[in-house]
Amino acid sequence: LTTFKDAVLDKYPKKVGKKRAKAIINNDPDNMPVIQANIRTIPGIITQRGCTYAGCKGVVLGPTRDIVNITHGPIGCGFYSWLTRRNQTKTESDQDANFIPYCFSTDMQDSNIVFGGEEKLKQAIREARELFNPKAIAIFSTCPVGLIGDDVHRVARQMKEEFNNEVNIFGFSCEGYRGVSQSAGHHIANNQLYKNLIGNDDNVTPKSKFRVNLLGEYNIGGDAFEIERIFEKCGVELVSTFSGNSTVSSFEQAHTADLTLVMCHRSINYVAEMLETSFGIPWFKVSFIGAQASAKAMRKVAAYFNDPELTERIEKVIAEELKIVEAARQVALPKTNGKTAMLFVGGSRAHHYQDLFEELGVTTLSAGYEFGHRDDYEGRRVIPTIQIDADSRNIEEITVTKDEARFKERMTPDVLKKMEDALGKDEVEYNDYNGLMAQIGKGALVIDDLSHYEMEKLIELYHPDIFCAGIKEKYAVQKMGIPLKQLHNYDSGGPYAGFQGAMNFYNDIAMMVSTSIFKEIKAPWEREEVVEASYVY
Ligand code: CFM
Ligand code: HCA
Repeated sequence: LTTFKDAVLDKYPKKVGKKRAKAIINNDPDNMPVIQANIRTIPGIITQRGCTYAGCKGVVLGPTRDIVNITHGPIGCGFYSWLTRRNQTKTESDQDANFIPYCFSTDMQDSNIVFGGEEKLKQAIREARELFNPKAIAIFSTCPVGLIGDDVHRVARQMKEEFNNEVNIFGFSCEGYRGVSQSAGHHIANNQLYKNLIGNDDNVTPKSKFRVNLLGEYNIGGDAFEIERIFEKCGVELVSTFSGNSTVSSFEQAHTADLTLVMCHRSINYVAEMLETSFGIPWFKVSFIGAQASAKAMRKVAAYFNDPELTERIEKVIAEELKIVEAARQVALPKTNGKTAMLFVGGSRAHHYQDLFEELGVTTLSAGYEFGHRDDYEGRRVIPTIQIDADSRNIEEITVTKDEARFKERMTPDVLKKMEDALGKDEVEYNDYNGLMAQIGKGALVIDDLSHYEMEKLIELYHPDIFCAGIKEKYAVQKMGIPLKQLHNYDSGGPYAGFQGAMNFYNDIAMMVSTSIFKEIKAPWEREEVVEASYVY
């Protein structure tokens, strides 16, 4: 740690170095240090982060197929968030709406910035209705919208009226600059989902006695399809997934489920809390990344419903699946065991992928999130101690109250006790999340909002066998001779979730840590002499 800190902090201006020092932690799971997180990136530093608009439009609403998602802004914002995230969807029939292949944008021009863009937005909404007749239309604000003061919420109300309330239309104040990262966009998205969609439809026909919501699973590379397969095999109904492979109707019925499972805590814990406050649906943290983690998640479902037949069926599925997975793991293990990794991804995957790497015998030397909060690192117990700053205050807080007519008390002390007896007290994670630092090894470097410079220094000093990050990091790292696995879009691979996904991951990582190709490749300036040149003013 000292070497790394010395190597990087000295190179920053003094004030910057002092600030960055608080985000670089020598991990100790038993005596957890405080980490600085969810604060502004210092201008001039190359960050991995994205914007609030990306977190709202691209991440949370992006995977829903039957909402027309209109980006109110310059075309680049709409284009960048158009399918780059690899969220997939499957309609139930050819008649069902699927707008995911379309990129809807008002394509704002200079004149709209000068004279206002609300009329153009209204025109876009009219056009969308005429062409697609969707159940719902969502409007996403980009930076210029906030700067010039277009009111997307007023436009939404006016257009709803114009269409006699036949289309659900709502807007998001998710201007890119509104928060310090994508994370603000998640919160804004969650609030609007709650206000405009959740609870709208009570007319459900249950397909099973065991009905659950899965929150924070976005069907990247088909992950949700694999999870759906497991649930179906176990006879458990997925009422809604937020928001992988989702529909308007699934959001509207989410309040009728009896249990909420939370995968990506960072992006959607707000909805989990709101569902519990309003409707009495308890939530538990789970992960379907990793074969053992998937088994553990399904065992939580079994322990919660506490039904002998369901438990038996889940155990049977786990045994059947793990048998095949274990065979695949044994094939990969000789190649992966003893290798080292670094992971710097988003707000949950740097943690979730620890399980898969453990299954492969790979040690994590260093890990961190781009935009996680302290609770994602240190666990939810630190939430009361997190200071609310001006940037957090900038995001709307909505007040959620008990829905007297539809609230159902489900989480009694008796249910919790039985779960603790079945799983062990620490394993239940009811309303709880233990965070990355509880799992990652002692002495591992935990770094929040890693800068490009720090990334290069990490690699130079510690030479990991594999580095996990995103597209902006990929080629820089590979040029340094280290293979990079994208854990956002899986480099066109995946799924990595569930049992099938674990096998895909074992196979891909075994291949990547066995190749020497990246060390063989030399940049032109390493191969031949460089012609010296000097600036002429
Ligand atoms: Fe949650 Fe995500 Fe992630 Fe995230 Fe993301 Fe993503 Fe991610 Mo990219 S919602 S925090 S804002 S798991 S898009 S599907 S891969 S950074 S770690
Ligand atoms: C986003 C989306 C992203 C980007 C991934 C990357 C994703 O943050 O807007 O940097 O490679 O998963 O697609 O996180």
